[in-house]
Amino acid sequence: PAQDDGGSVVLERRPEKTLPPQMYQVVMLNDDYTPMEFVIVVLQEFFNKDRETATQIMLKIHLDGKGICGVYSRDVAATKVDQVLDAALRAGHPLQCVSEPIE
Ligand code: NFA
Repeated sequence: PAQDDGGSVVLERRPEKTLPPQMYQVVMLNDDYTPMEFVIVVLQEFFNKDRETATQIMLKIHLDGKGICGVYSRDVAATKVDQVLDAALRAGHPLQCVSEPIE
């Protein structure tokens, strides 16, 4: 078996070559028809918000015209958008949301 020479070992960090992934915000848009309750449920179901936070985000969208539901990697953000649009279509509501790169 190899004998430990007792020497200290220094691990140097290689120069960073990979950048963190671009992140995307999912933005939900206000409309005149989607019920507030539906938006609150969507924010809870797909964006993991508690009811109080979901209500605050819904009201911000209602008052400002749009609001950020969350920030995710590109694929996750795209999936969230698909889930929202699918749920809205199925329920017969015109709710819209988009994903956009931040910075
Ligand atoms: N503006 C909608 C209403 O008054 C509520 C709503 C909020 C819709 C957020 C879409 C997004 N019923």
